[in-house]
Amino acid sequence: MSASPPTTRPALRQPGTAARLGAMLGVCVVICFATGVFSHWLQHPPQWFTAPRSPAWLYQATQGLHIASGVAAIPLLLLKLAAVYPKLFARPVIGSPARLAERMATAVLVASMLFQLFTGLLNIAQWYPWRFFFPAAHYATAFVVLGAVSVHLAIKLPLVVEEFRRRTAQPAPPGVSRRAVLGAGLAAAGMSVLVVGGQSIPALHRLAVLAPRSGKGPQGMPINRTARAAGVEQHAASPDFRLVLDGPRHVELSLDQLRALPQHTVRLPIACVEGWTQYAWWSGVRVADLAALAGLDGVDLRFRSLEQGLYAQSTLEAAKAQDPTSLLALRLSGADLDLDHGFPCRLIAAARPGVEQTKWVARIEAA
Ligand SMILES: Nc1nc2c(c(=O)[nH]1)N[C@H]1C(S)=C(S)[C@@H](COP(=O)(O)O)O[C@H]1N2
Ligand SMILES: [Mo]
Repeated sequence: MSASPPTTRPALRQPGTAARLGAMLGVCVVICFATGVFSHWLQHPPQWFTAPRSPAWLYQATQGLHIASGVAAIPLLLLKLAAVYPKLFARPVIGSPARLAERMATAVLVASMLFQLFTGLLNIAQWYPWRFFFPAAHYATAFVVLGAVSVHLAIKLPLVVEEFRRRTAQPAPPGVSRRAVLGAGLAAAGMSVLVVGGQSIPALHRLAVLAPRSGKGPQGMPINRTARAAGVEQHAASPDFRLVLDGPRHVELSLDQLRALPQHTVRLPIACVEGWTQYAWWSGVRVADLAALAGLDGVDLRFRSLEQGLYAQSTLEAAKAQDPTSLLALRLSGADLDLDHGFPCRLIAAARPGVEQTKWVARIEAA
């Protein structure tokens, strides 16, 4: 048998290219996984987990990284698949048990990554052409991806090390160089981050043309769900509105009574799990003052909305409830809250996911 013929594979098809694309993808996967699990812990804290209270932009940063690493991974994954897909047709189809196992692991890897990245992207667009509950599926699949990547890396590690040790690229036929292939991958990844992930940084909003909610809503703030969609238009605007503080002391406050309490102003962002972030000035009553009125000091608080449904309540840990920057906001950017931003009052606190900044708050109780 002769030795393998001198390689004349195009740069895209060389193992050195696949190894480098894989390394870039690996970095994205690790960042995306870590920030995703962090986001999950914030929303579903395990016993031992204490949510950090500062900096205020914490969730903007971690969720911005989550979205950026996820969208950057999409062109890199597609390029990597373009680089290696001829292997799909390699013979023998099954071969040895080891080869079969490797092929199955690769199938799981590719399927789980495609599923994870594209459902994540559609979620940013709030487009749900499926019937499963996105957060649960996204969380579970994250572990499948991480497991599959680990197995893949374990199998390929010797090859990857060899490719990275090699000083010069293997000879390739004239045409597109490896540098050009990798450069195109990086450029596409960077472009994806800008047009989608740019929504995480207010100064880049205008570049985030593919991010549906980087545009302005009323009072310069995007809207996740309108009062009409939430079915609260009438109740929220009613003069009979009362905020109920349900503690050892039962307190009911009208909007005028809320306005008569000491007012404070903070500058805090809404940082949505979908990746957009917008800062604003919020004014209202300190959560700590309301808690004190009802004898709820020092406990975790639950905020219930007029709305019924999935995002109709949130929990604020005791430490954050005592934080002077945590407000039940009545005003946004110097005017009464817009009905769509949670009129008559909504929660705003630092370093938490937007989904927990409950709008149309009607009741505060011990969690
Ligand atoms: N009651 C209620 N509060 C809610 C929501 C909701 O659907 N219902 N959406 C949350 C989400 S996901 C985000 S990002 C913020 C958005 O606030 P905004 O619409 O005022 O920008 O509100 C949060 N508060
Ligand atoms: Mo959100």
